Amino acid sequence: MYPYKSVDYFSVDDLLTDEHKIIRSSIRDWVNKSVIPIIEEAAQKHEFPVHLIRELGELGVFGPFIPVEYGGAGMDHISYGVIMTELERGDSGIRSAASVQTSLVMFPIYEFGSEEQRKRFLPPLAKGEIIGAFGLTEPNHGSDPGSMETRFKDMGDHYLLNGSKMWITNSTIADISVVWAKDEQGVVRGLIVEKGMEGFTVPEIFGKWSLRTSVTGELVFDNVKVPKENLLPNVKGLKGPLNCLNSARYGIAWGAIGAAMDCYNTALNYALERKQFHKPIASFQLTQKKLAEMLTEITKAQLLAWRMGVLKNEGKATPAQISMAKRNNVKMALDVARESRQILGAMGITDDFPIMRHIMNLESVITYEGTHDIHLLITGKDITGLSAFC
Ligand code: TGC
Ligand code: FAD
Repeated sequence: MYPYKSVDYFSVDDLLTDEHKIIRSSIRDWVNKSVIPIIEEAAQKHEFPVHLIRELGELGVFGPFIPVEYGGAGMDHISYGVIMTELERGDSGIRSAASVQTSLVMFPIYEFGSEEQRKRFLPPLAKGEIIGAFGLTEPNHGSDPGSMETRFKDMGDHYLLNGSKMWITNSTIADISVVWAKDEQGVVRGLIVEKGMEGFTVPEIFGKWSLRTSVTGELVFDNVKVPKENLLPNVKGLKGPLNCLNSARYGIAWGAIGAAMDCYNTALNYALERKQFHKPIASFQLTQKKLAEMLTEITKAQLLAWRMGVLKNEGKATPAQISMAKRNNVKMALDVARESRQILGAMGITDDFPIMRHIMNLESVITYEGTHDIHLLITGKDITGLSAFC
């Protein structure tokens, strides 16, 4: 393991404010101290280091762009992006925990919730006192959430919820889950389902080779009575969950750069140190081609993320722009990770180095929050005005 040095070939740092740099430095120090020493073992054991949740809360990582009056940090969207980059340098599972809590749980409660829901749930979520999950995907409906089967009925003094969600991050440890379900008219609505409600179970999914430091499971609803005050009142339709995904995908586009930089940094150091044929392998043209191309792609991804951040701060980033950035930057990170692994030869498959863990994690990241191909089709639809989804 080498000391971490981030990449800044085109002086992207000059585009950041002092505040962005201070935030970055504090998260980087925390990742060095609290994540790096434990993460390989946690991944080998398939364990989520749940104790980190409170520390993340103290750091202000949950809901950085949520206003201070609701427990957030009131920061801009570039700050959120910078935080995601640093966390994913540590591990995609840790970044996932922050993505879900911030973009998929706090964001919908802030954006679509009642004032009572905001006051009740946002401050403890921000502090990491409670953990959230987001239920959109179902066993039979992943890329096509509009066909969801989970339903609720109005029973007068409560709603009755039936159905199931699958592949849900934090499912077994969540105190509350923001669940998207159809009402009797077939309209998608958001409900806050609380741990311990009768008929609500959360089986864990075991045997993942990817994102092993994150808990994934199901949410199963068998006649669950949900109080009426737990319905998110201010959104109807699929645009509710898709708006949350815009925020999470934005963060992932920044986060993936962190994983890529960690792999590039490792490969560069190793190539300078490792000798074959009496010379450092960094002196061979084929190694230099790999390193040069990695650096070029990381730099392009940084500029894309920064520009998307400026547009997001101005309220102008479109969902299609965010899709393009998520798709490009995650694929870039996976390619960089695979090329880095080649440079390390056999050593690249061990947990002495972070590369194999990043590769395996990124196989989930390229699938969740919309697959690589779905994001391409979103761009295709934006260019042509024609949907190729069905
Ligand atoms: P379509 O007919 O295109 O749209 C339905 C309504 O939604 C609106 N809309 C959006 N609104 C906001 N943001 C977006 N990105 C939006 N995209 C569409 C649209 O305007 C329309 O509104 P209205 O008012 O006219 O009704 O919908 P479709 O059924 O054709 O599907 C479109 C598609 C395929 C792009 C979409 O469903 C999609 O993105 N599929 C991918 C599913 C996905 O990303 N799932 C992620 C689950 S959560 C997760 O993975 C968490 S990982 C957590 C971790 O980090 O650990
Ligand atoms: P499918 O939709 O079955 O797709 C399978 C393949 O078909 C893909 O290659 C896809 O690109 C392709 N495909 C589908 N439709 C088309 C089309 N129209 N044209 C061309 N190709 C197509 N979901 C949540 O709701 N909450 C979570 O917290 C969450 N966390 C996750 C954590 C992990 C570790 C993982 C792996 C997933 C998580 N997900 C979560 C689910 C994730 O969002 C879905 O896996 C993803 O949206 C894809 O759905 P699917 O797996 O059902 O694949």
